[in-house]
Amino acid sequence: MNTMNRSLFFGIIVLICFVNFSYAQIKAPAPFGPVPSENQLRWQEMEYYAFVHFSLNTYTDQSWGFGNEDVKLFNPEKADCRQWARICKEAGMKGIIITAKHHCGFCLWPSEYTEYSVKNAPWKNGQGDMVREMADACKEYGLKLGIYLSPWDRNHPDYGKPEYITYFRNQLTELLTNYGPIFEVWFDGANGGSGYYGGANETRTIDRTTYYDWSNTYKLIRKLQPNIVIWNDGGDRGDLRWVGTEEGYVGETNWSLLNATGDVPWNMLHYGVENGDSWVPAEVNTSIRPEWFYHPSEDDKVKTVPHLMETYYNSIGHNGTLLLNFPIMPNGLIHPTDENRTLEFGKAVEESFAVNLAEKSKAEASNVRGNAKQFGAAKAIDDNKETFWATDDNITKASLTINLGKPTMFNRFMAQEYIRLGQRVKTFTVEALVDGNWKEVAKATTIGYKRILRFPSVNATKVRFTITDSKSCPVISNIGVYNAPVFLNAPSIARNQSGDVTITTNDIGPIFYYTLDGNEPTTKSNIFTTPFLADGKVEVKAIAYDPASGKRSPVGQEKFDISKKNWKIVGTNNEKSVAILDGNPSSVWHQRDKKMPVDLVIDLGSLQNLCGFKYLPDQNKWSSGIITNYQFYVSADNIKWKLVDEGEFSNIKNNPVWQIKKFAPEKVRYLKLRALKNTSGDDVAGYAEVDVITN
Ligand code: FUL
Repeated sequence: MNTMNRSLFFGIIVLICFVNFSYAQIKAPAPFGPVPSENQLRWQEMEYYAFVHFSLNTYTDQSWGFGNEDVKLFNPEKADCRQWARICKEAGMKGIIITAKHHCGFCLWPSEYTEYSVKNAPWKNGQGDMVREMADACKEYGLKLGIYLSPWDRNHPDYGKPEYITYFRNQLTELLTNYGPIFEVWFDGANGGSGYYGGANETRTIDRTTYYDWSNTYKLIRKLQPNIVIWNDGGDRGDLRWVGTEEGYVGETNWSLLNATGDVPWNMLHYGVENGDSWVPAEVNTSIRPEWFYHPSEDDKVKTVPHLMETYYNSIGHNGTLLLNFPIMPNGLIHPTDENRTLEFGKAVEESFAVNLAEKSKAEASNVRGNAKQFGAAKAIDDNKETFWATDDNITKASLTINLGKPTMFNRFMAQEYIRLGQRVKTFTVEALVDGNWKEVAKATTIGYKRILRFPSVNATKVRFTITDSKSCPVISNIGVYNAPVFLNAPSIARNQSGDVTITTNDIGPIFYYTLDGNEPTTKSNIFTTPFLADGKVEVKAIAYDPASGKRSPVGQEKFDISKKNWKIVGTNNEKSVAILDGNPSSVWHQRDKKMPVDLVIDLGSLQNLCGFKYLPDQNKWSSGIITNYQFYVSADNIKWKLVDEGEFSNIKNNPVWQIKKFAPEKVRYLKLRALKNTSGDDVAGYAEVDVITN
């Protein structure tokens, strides 16, 4: 080699070393803190999937069966899991979790280990298997299958004894072996209490931290279904967490982290734990109706599209997944109203996020990891979840500016972290460049897998996303900017004790139109300006209308029963007691000075044909006085009382909705709601509202 060739040779070697060296320097950031497992990642990316609640409760109008309900009731003559799967698929959902066994113990599959199942029901002459039909339908529609198996079993004679755990595991084994891949298993937290228990009819308490021996059950589950995620609110930490409410929202701050041990109070469920040592992301479970099982009285209470959109933003938009429930009707189908709402909701989501305005623009970042293209700002707007914008390791504040090229209207901002490397961002802001000036349009805390922010529409040429604090250098896989259609909320309708009806909304400035004759309101109906008198039995329907956009809301509706004008609460001078009758769910009266059982006596002022009553508990689930067990008496003279109904308000703590109870008609003037027990185990009885049903 001559001198020149030699220097060229060494030059090339040096260059190769340099390139390699600098390339080697620009590695992706190291994972920070706990990271998701492959199963958790796959699950998180599903985002939206369904629950179906179907059991003997469907036939008894109950929320929780006692365990003694007759299996002969189960005869869904039109049962069609393909209908459920079709709706879920068309709505954009990715899977379905079926209540294979709810607390009553009735099994939707012909379990070998109990007689309390479809095999003794008239449906298909005992030859049916609803879990099989669900699995087949999911397969046909390309959906994943999940299983809800209630640990609490109010039918089984051994519940509370060690033998039951064997039974429970046998059932789990059947379900996790015979129906193909299962993406999620769901263990409800309701545990122990009164039940039929094979005829014992007693109360059985268990220690939820030890009774189920979850760690061994988990081993079995993971052996049978290695790709599964476990949801458990009953003891040991599973792969996913409940969010502490069934109303359909998780905290705005939502860390996908918890600690592996220790108590998990409400705030941890709801917000996660910033420095938690385990990855336990949030699943938001809620029903499309107030209750989980089908009740005909809720046919006009199906959530509206704006309500469901709100749920979407508060779940998927808050770094959670959305598990939306369909109560199956006694005939075995999803109600047409629920179907329509779900499909409209699916369309609304699609329309809202159809065009990502960031995608065709240019992005620039204040810092790019090692100045390397592979971690550049463009990677956050390339619609590829595997690439990301990352900064240098020492950076915890950084911004990324998107140039939209021309004034562009938008009202939504979406960000996603590359969670394989952990959840990092603590706070961020979004600014818009309007007429040459930066204007902050939104600010928020955590991001996680996905965060969506809403703000009034702006017409801007640039968007600046600034991470103002992060646990470690930010790693952002996707950013979206959208101009979503705005929906008007269905108005709320309330009536006070004097019979004055008020119509309200959270939206600013719409006109309300209403009807009192059951017809759908139009812009030709009565206009609501001030509260109006509509006493006695009446159905009020109302819409909100925005004259500027010509948009109208879905119909809000309320059915009111007899007038409460002359009602009196007997035996108290407490002024606060009127809260029970004021039509306002947020005002509450507590009786604190008595020992259980605590009576509430109401004088209706005149004889009425009563066939049911309604009780709305305190809407604050941590408040004392939420009644769980009751008796209901009626009287014509406040002397001779007749017991007409007794039982439990089953799921009242987690789902504090109106409790509606019916009984054979009685002509009476006085009613007595006797509280036998409450959720806090003390002597307080609290009431937000009490109402009657007359015929
Ligand atoms: C609750 C249960 O008690 C309800 O009945 C329902 O199944 C819901 C999904 O979970 O805790």
